[in-house]
Amino acid sequence: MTWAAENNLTVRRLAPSFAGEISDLDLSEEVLGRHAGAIRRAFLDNKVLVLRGQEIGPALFSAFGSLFGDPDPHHVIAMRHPEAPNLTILSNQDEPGRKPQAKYFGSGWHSDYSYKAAPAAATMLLAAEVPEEGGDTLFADMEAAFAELPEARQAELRRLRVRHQYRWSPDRSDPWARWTFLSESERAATPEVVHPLVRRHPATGNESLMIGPRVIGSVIGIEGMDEAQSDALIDDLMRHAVEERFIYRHRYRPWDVVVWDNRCTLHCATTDTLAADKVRRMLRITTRGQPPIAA
Ligand SMILES: O=C(O)CCC(=O)C(=O)O
Ligand SMILES: [Fe+2]
Repeated sequence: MTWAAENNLTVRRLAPSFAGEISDLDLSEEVLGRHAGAIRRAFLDNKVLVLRGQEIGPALFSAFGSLFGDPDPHHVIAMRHPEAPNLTILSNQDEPGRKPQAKYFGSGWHSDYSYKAAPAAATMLLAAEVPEEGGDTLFADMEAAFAELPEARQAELRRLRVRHQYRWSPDRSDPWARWTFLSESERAATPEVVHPLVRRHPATGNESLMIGPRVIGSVIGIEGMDEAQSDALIDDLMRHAVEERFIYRHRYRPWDVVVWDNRCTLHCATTDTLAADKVRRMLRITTRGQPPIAA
């Protein structure tokens, strides 16, 4: 019996090693109740799950979000939905009360909240308004990237730990060093944290690389390594991690729901290259994870 049949859901694979699309489900309270287990299993198996054409409101989107854990509101308060703080509103337009950089939220490879002691588990977007073309999200499979490394290299990497801090940069004028636009209290709430470079997924037990680029990916460096050596290793790992063979590019249609597992993937928005007259608005939910488990 195939996996899809067992779970009573049809899932179409979108990229060689990961990402799946469920095509025969219209979200409603009743459907969520009936298929909760199958949706969660499909999420763990595919790491990125796409549901097309879900014209739903914030309440049902929140109910969908609760399948994946408790909401973890964004630490940059201006990103939150003014009436529903568990929801984030993403917009590539100038919005009142927001710094202009907020338009490019998530542009650059990262895993959500990697700069927290307990990084995010799942993140999901509901595509309320998307252009015909552009504004894609890229995903990279960090289990496949780790699995494809030689064994000796894997063993070396398992011993290393990585220092993370929200958009930390030695250059305070770096436009990607968002660190500088945090309020005092937001900054105090996001001190440096250290995570294993190779983590074990709490639900599947699979190993994956937990890495990101410096600054944009909120990575400072490898613990205990001198800066040049650390920078070289991070750049090398990132080149490998986002090779084409590990990537799924999601092209949005209106009312797509896309949910991804931050515990084994990286993602990258492309709104920094989207023309300003192409409007893109998303609702977003992120769920609370636990401190990464060293492999
Ligand atoms: O807008 C996107 O494509 C992704 C933004 C992002 O990084 C996020 O929502 O965590
Ligand atoms: Fe993100």
